[in-house]
Amino acid sequence: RYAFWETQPVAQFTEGSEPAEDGPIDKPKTVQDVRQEPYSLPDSFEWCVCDLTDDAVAHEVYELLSNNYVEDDDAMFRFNYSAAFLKWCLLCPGHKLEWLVGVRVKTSRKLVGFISAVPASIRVNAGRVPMVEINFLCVHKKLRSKRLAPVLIKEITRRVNRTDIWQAAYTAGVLLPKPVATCRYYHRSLNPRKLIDVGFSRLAPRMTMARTIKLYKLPDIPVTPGLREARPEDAPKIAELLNSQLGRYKLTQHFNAEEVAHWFQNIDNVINALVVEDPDSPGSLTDVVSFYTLPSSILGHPQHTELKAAYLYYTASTATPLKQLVNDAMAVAAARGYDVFNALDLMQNESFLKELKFGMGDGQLHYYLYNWRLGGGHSLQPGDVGLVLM
Ligand code: YNC
Ligand code: MG
Repeated sequence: RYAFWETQPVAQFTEGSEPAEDGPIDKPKTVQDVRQEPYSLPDSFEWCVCDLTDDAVAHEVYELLSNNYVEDDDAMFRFNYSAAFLKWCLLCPGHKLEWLVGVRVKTSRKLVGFISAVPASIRVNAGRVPMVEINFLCVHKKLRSKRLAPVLIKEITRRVNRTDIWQAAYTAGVLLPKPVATCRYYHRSLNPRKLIDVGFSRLAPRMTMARTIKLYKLPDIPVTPGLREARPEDAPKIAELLNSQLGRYKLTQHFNAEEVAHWFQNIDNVINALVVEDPDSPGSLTDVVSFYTLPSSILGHPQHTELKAAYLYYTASTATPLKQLVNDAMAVAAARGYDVFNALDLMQNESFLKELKFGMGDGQLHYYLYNWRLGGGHSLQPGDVGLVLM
């Protein structure tokens, strides 16, 4: 039973025969139909806007997440998104500060809850739908299981609906009604000794540490001629390349040039975006590969406190084999001191995961759409998914 989710316009596990066409689940509404008053919180709490342009506020959100956000099942690691990352991710083109929703304790002003929305043009099958991406839902550990999460979700829905947007995309490790797709994380060791030391991975049977280190050794520099960091002026060309490559997926994001300039920039320890500029045809870009930085805190280890992880973001390849492109990105990450390189099994990633020595992680990442039904209630295969959320 999902007492809250059964009341929401999302696909349910029990449904039998759904309409054959993709479309909204709720009957159409207008902004006038949406309540103007915020939802009520329990008496001792109040809503706030988390203005991340204010470094003190960005630090408060950072602190809440770094102490209370997602952990693995064994509570060995917890995501540790940096404040700079949160600013990049949440102050994107089209962002609205009122969609960075916080909950504070009235008396102390302490931040104890958060949820965010950012706008995105999402394509599902043939149609583009203006949506928001929901992320960073978090309730302080001391306030769990008090039904605060449904209030945060209803309040952000109300604020988004007030701007005439009625759909959302989100991912979660937990199973909710009802995934449109389910993907898995894969991990590629860059610093096997540390990963083994902290219990992230273990020495394979009949392998020595020395052989393991050799197995995962990457070139010191990328091998692809013309590979370089993306620059702001590349944005229109990257957008063209990316959107055309993303055309092969059933669920993906459409990026305009302004969005590309934001999402495919280079900020140390936040986001790295590389392009291949054809050496025989200066100015023409043939490939893109990008990864974002999301460290995890290592909980209760005597020596190590942080795992530095790179996550494969979007790729687009027309001239360089995808496998080589990703290997080059991993070489860059290894040279920059990352411990592990992660990728989902979506897009065409299955084509390189094995050969590039990725191992399957435990746990799944479910993709969800709010108020959008896939025709026939069908779900998508990982290879149909061309959407990467942070
Ligand atoms: C979750 N991750 O099932 P039922 S991912 C959505 N996403 O509802 P309470 C979740 N719902 O079963 P707690 C959820 N986790 O009764 C739990 N729920 O129908 C549901 N963890 O609420 C749950 N961050 O407040 C149940 O639970 C109800 O105190 C129970 O709070 C939950 O960001 C949470 O994993 C997750 O901070 C806040 O456990 C808390 O446990 C926590 O009693 C660690 O809640 C951090 C963590 C989640 C990361 C993420 C995506 C969130 C998507 C939210 C849905 C968006 C819908 C679209 C809205 C816009 C629409 C437009 C237009
Ligand atoms: Mg709660």
